[in-house]
Order: sequence, then C-alpha cells, then structure tokens
Amino acid sequence: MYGGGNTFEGIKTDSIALEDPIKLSEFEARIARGEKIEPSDWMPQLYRKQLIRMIEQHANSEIIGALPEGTWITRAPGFKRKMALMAKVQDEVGHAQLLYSAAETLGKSREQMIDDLINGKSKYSNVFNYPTFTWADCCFISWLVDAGAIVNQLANLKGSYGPYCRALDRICAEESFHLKYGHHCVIHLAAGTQKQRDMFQEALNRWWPPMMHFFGPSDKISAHTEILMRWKVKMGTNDEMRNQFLDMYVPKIWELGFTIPDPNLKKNSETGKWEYTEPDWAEFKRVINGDGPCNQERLAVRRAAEARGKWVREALKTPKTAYIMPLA
Ligand code: FAQ
Repeated sequence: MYGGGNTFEGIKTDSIALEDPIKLSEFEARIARGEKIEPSDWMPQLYRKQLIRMIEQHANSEIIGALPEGTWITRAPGFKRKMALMAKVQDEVGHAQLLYSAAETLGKSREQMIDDLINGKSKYSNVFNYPTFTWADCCFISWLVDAGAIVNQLANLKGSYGPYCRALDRICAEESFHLKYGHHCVIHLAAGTQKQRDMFQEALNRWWPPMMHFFGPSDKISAHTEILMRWKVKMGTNDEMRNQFLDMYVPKIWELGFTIPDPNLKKNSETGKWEYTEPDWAEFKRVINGDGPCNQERLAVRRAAEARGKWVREALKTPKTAYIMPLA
C-alpha cells in the first residue's frame, strides 16, 4: 500500500534528536539541493506527521469549502453564473480528492481522515465557518478567498514533498480560472447599481477579518512555520503570504471603488510591507477550534453526506450483490 509500509499510527516521536543523524543529514541535503522527497524515501517522523497534518487540513478545507458556495448554485443570478459556479464547486471537491490521495501516500487512510473531519478531530480553513448570506458573499469567496489560496499554493508547489507539489500544480491551474470568474463577478457588481455595490461592500466588511486570519497566525505565534520552512514544506511564512496577498489585491479592491474596513491598513514605503490592525487571534482560535458561526452546520452536512453515501461504498466493495437504492 501507500506510505512505504509506514503508517500514521506508526509515528512514535516528534523529536528530531531521536532520528538517525546520518539519514537526517542526507535527507536535509536532498532538500537543500531542491530534490523532491517521494513516498518510499526515508523521512524524519516529524516530516511525515507535519505533512499529513497540513495536507489533510488542506483537503478538508477544499471539501468543506465547497459548501458555502454550493448553497448558491440554485440561486446564482442567471444560467451562465449557475453553470460556472457548479463547475467551480465540482473543482473544489476534485481538489479534495487529489489532496486526500497525496496525504494517503504518507500512510493515513482516507477513511481515517474523513472520520477525523466529521468527528471534529482535524481542522479545516477558518474562512469556511462563516455564512454566505448574499450573492456578494459568494463573489467574495470566488475572488478573494481563491486569490489567497493561490498566493499560498503557488509558493508551496515549489516545496519538497513530490505528491503534494504535483497536486498543487494541478490545483493552481484550476484555481486561476476560479479567480478570473470571481473577479468578473465582483466587477459586475462594482459596475452595477448602488444596491449591488453596497451589497459587495457589506460582504467585504464582514469577510475582511476572516480573510486576514486565512494565512494563519502571525509569525510571532505560529507553531509550525519554523520546521515547515526548514524542510521546505512551506515556502513562505504566514506573514509573508499575508503581505503578498495585500500587495496584489488591496490595490485591485480600491481600484473598484470599495473600501477596506481597517483604518490602519497602509503600505509602508520604506519597508515595502503592509501595516494593518493586528487581527483578533482570540476569535481565530475560537473559530478553528469549533466555535465559529457555521462549524456545526458544516460538519453536520458532511456527516449527512457520509451517512447517505454509505450504501454506495458498500456496493463498490461487493459489486456482484444486487442493491436497491434508497429513495429517501
Ligand atoms: N484555518 O503553526 P501555524 C482554499 C492552525 S484552501 C484553520 O501557523 P501552519 C481553496 C494550524 O493548523 C485553504 N486553522 O500552522 C478554496 C495550527 O493548528 P494545529 C486552505 C489554521 O500549518 C477556495 C495552528 O493554527 N489552504 O481555500 C489556519 O504552519 C475557495 C497554528 O498555525 C491550505 O490548507 C486557518 N486559516 O500554517 C476552496 C494550504 N491557519 O494543526 C473553496 C496549506 C493556521 O497545530 C473555495 N496549508 N491554522 O492544531 C498551509 O499553508 C498552512 O497549513 C497554513 C497554516 C498557512 C494554513
């Protein structure tokens, strides 16, 4: 099976000091040379553990991220928008499939990952715990959440773990269509009636704080950045990614005539970095630990999907048995 015989349960230590020093230095030399690490290669236990954690959370984010936009498919304005949104949501679920496969190569089964998601043991991106009240919320996600995702993933696809990088390569290509679609939706609202402009501004006001959280806690308090940067899993720190997003997208938001709800947001011309009000990290922690506005609803939907799909999984295991599809 996957994982070169290694399993998630087999990870015994987080301590790099307990690893074979010769193997560890060869591993780090390969990473320094820009080589990709493949599933059957030797790797420190902590590398395996960190990758499973991060890729699994990413996969969970895609599958849960399909939900806030998915509820707008039937209500999207016009046939073209409905078709485009349907394709986008389908892509996000496909991204989850690619990422769960990449995580499986490290020795954790997909069933275990889905179980951990629906039982609230593993995380997914904070942004998907907020509601999409209006069409403008959906446009915000398609443009700016996708933009944030691309900033992060374009950097990380140059990272060290082969299966994750190859999955990100494909995902980024698809995400770039999502970004164009989302930008088009927002331009349409910006060029529309005052009511449409107000609707997007109101959505932007609500989504800005979660969007600032999206890149993770500030570098000063990030738990995993140091080791992930050392092993080239993350190719930029959380603050660097946040800054790159602000650099690329704040001017575009202003260009469309919208305002950003942070009086301290400005680019420091000397450092070239953006300054902003420190995000509310207490709220971030609450939301990622299960107490956001939509956490319960999101997991309930996934649990229901899992229960409804059970007969299909059973049927696939025993294809010769006759099954009657439940109607309700
Ligand atoms: N949300 O030490 P760090 C998308 C947790 S894909 C929730 O800084 P790290 C596509 C973190 O897990 C979006 N939790 O962590 C789409 C850790 O908790 P733990 C997802 C977060 O890993 C678009 C703790 O905080 N993208 O949107 C978040 O070094 C539109 C300490 O944090 C990825 O997953 C958060 N935002 O850096 C779909 C990309 N941030 O595990 C549909 C890959 C941090 O110790 C529609 N992931 N935490 O319990 C990464 O690049 C990194 O994992 C970070 C976090 C940057 C997200």
